[in-house]
Formats: sequence, structure tokens, C-alpha cells
Amino acid sequence: MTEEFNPQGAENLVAMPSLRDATRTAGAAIANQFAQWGKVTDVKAFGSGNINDTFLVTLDSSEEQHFVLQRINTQVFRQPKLIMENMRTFTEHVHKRLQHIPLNRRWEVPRVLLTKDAQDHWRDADGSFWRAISFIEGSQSFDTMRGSHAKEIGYALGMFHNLISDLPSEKLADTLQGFHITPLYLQHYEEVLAKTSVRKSAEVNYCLQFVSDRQTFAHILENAKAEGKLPLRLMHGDPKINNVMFDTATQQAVSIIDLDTVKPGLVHYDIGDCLRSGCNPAGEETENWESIYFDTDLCQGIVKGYLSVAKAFLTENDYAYIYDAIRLIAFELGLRFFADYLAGNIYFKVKHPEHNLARAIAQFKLTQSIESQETQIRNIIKDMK
Ligand code: GN1
Ligand code: MG
Repeated sequence: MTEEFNPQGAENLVAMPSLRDATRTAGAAIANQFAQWGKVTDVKAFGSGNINDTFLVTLDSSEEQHFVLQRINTQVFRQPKLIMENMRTFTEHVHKRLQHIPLNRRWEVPRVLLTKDAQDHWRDADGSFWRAISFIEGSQSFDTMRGSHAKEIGYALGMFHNLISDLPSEKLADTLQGFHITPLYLQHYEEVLAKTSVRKSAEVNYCLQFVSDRQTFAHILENAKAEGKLPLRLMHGDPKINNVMFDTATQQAVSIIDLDTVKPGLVHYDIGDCLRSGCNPAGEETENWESIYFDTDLCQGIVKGYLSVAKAFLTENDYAYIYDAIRLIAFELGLRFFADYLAGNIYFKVKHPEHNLARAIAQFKLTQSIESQETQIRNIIKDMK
């Protein structure tokens, strides 16, 4: 695993309230750098991201009243300038595509906002990397799933893939090496395990056993990629449900946000991530593990919405690996949380020391539920292709 991918020493912002306040104050000062069309009247923490610090900025403007300000976690994204370059290439391409596809519904792409000096980011005195993007006005996102949103979430991911399906993968840089390469997460986990004296508990033992039982399975998508069964394409990287924006009036999906991990990869990572996130009604953060299950009705809705716009570019092999992708990405996220717990919570922000352990168990319970419904899930995919 590369150093780039294993951010030793990342700050744990949430566990340090004073630093959080300082960050917020800094946020207000930085917002002014990007506020070209009005005066900043409010800056507040926004969303529930696990990596970057995100703020919603309000302006006293009659045009756009909000924008999103973010401090990129450069312990994770070591080359933040690449993210901004990718975002610009992506946005330009999609805007052109949208001019040629007749769409009878609202679909928007967040824009990169420039500083008063026409730069796409701002470095503050501490060297922190800040950037601003437009807010999709009149829209909202949801941390937990609603049945009526299933088709729309699938549509949003399908639309996203559709709009970049003709953008060659080499046009975008790799902003996060090793991201979603499960065998590398496994290797990292084994390295952490080898140098950690693990405090054993029933929860820890459950996780250790769970990972140990799925060593071979961890290679399934990477093997398919190496054998040429699944092509390298562009992906979103993080299409979880709260990255889909819904029009507040129509409740239709209108955008997918969080474009930092748009880069070459497999569309299967996205399909798997969208389904592991969207079909878990209890959500990622619950500690009531017995309540966790994979909801096949939601799965049907999401797959239906996805295929309504994605059928054109999917191959037979693509369909054959969808079930494995769902199972793998749930397992992989559990593995990432568990490894981070063992490493001392250096990658994902946490609210308490056992937080990543609890998140890992939630994903492993979800994986178990996926495994126990393999036939039903495979049938849903088969019946809809
Ligand atoms: C992280 O920061 P956020 O919440 O957008 C993570 C995703 C995980 C997700 C789980 C760059 O995303 O891969 O699926 O947490 N992003 C990165 O909630 O590691
Ligand atoms: Mg993200």
C-alpha cells in the first residue's frame, strides 16, 4: 500500500472541539475569498462527510444565495490540485453532453467557483487547501433511505455514468491511489494487524473472523478487471445516498455531488456502493446491529432506475458481476472502518474511539444479509436486464 493511501497522522478534527471552532472561524474568513457576488452573512458546518470539512455559505445576494466551501483533507487527498483539474474536465464535458441530449427533467452539475484572483482554490496561512463549489439551489439530500427515492437514486447514478460514458478514462487523473482496490485494503489491514496489539472483545473477534473468512472473495472484481472481463471506465467513487440531491418541490433527483473521487475505476464500485448505501434502511451509523438488513425491494427500485438510463453501455459481463459488487463494497467498507479502528482512527473522522468499530460491524452485518439473499438479488438483476 502506498504512503499516499495510508494517511498516518491525519488529524482527528471531531475529537478536538477547539480545533473545530477554529476551523469554522477560518471558514468565514476564507469564504470571503470566493464571495464574488455578495457579502457573506453566514457560514455553517454542512453535511456529514467523513473526510473533508464542509460549510454552507450564505450571501446577501439576489442571484445565488449559497455556495459550498470545503477544506480538503490533504492527508487523504495528497494532490488536491488534481481534484480541481478533474472537476473542471468533468464539468466541461458534461455541460457539452447535456446540450446534445434532450432531457425533459432538471439535471445539474456543481460548478467550481473561483477566487477573486481567478484561482480554483485558496491556501490559507496554515497551508490548508480550500475550494468552493456551487450549491444546487432548491435541493436537499438525505442520510437515510426513503422507499420513494429508490428509483431516483438509481436514475441519478445511471445519469452520471451515462454522461461520462464517452469521456476516455485517461482524461482524468487518479486522485486517490488504491481507492476501492479491495486487495490493497486487505493488505493494509494485515499490515496494521501485524503491528497492533489488539484488545480482544466479542466485537473485535467477530470482525477478525469475518475478514478472515473472506480473503479469497476480496479479489473478485480486481481479478475480473485483470482478466479483461470488466473494463476500466470513469466512476464517481462515492455515490452513497446523501450525495444525491433531490429537488425540494418535485422530490426528483437533480444532481450527484462530491466529485473528489471521480476518476478511472470500475462502474461496479459505484453500483455496489450505491446499493450497499441505498438498501440499508437502518443507515451506516446505527449501533443497533440487529436492525440491519439489505432491503431487496429498495434494491429492485434502485436497479430499475439505474438501468432506465444505463442499459446502453452495460455488457453481459457487467451484469454478471453486479451481485458480487454489492457484496464486495459492503465488505470493503467494513474492512476499511475496522482497519482504521485498529490503526487508531486516523482516516475517518470519529465521534468516539469505538466509532469505526461500530461502523465496521454495521457493514459486516449488511454483508451477511446480502450473502443470505444472493439468489433473490441475482434474480432481480437477471429479470431487469
Ligand atoms: C467517506 O467523506 P465522505 O463521507 O464523503 C469515504 C467513502 C466512504 C464513506 C462512508 C475519500 O466519504 O469512500 O464510502 O466515507 N471517502 C473517502 O460513509 O475515503
Ligand atoms: Mg465522499
